[in-house]
Amino acid sequence: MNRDEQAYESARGLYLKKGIDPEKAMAQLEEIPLCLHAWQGDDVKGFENVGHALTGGCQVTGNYPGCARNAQELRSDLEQALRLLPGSNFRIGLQGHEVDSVKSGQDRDTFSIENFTEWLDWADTNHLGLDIAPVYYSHPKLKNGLSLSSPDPEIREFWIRHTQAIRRIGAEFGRRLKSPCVCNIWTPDGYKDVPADRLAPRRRLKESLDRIFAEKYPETELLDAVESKLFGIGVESYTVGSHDFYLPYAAAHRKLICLDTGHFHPTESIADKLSAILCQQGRILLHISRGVRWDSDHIVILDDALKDLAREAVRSGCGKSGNLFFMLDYFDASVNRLAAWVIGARNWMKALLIALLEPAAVICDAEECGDFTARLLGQEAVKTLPWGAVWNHFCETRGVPADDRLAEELRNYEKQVLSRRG
Ligand code: RNT
Ligand code: ZN
Repeated sequence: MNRDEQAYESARGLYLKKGIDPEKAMAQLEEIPLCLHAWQGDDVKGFENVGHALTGGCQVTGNYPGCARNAQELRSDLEQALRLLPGSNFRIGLQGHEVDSVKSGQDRDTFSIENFTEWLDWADTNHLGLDIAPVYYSHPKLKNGLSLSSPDPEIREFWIRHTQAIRRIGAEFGRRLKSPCVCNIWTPDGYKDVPADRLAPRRRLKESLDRIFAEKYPETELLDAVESKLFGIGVESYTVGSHDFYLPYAAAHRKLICLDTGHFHPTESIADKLSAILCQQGRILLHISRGVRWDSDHIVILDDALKDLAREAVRSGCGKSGNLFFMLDYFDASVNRLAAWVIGARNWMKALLIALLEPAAVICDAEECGDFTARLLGQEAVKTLPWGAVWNHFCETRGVPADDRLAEELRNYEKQVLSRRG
């Protein structure tokens, strides 16, 4: 037995004594779907090749070499990232401008499945699900910072047509891959400075959404989600699609509410929101991200917020019931972009594993009996359990490098592929 195996055997013994079977935890972890966000690989630029600057209050900073210049490069990068992830239940999330190609003069309101056939064939071959999102930013028709909520009917119509097109494409993904496509609507609509009228844009956004959702698709093909935000860069004073706007909208129209973990006040607990929403609305889409000061999209690290979120997700039975949809959402161009995917995805999986390995029943029992001393003792005791040995074993047995071999794998791909891109 090598040292890693010894460590695992000793950890396993310890967990078994506490009534937790690590083999079962690993089997469960493997089944929980995770959607990798394609846009980390192209700095949210998309492939329309019309040179629109990134707008809409998202910022990608850094100039690390190797940004994917077309959909083919992006797919090759994603394949390599997936090789470094243990588990078997992955999906890919696309922004609606990450097209295979566009016809000359074609704009977003006429996109169709033909712009995505290579993605679809690739996902099919690689047994991946596909999700998608309309793209209202980085486009001249985001007029005065507004899209679906614009006072200009032509602008609104354009974006309604775009959203309808992307939903049609998503439904086609879902049909062909036999796995419902999550189509998430996030619009950057808002104002930098104090609005004179907060109501009118929200009324118009609601009307646009009603029009969009009048086209019905079966949930076996398409699952709609709506994503709120507190503020963006250059959109500090007012966001039309705030949390208070979207939560009741989602409830009334049976849509998924998308909670982006970077889109709330820094001290707000997203973990606490899961049970509050799940017990009434049943389903949530999570955009797993990390807010740092004014940025909402830093690479996910294994911090307390992430562990709290994973614990709540596991306690609500994620994986089995399809009540929670997990998607990563961040972008960093200052480090190797594959590393960004792999680090964030593995951290989320680690957070889930830690939660799956917790003797939750004992701690919950203590709480139910009103024994808060035992609850606190239990909660603190789990922090030193040897989950790291289980994680290494998980990687090893799934044919994926453990953490200490990641750098080497990433460097090889960087040398052979990324550094050769102009
Ligand atoms: C923006 C939202 C949204 C984006 C993508 C790129 O703050 O989080 O989900 O990250 O549209
Ligand atoms: Zn998001």
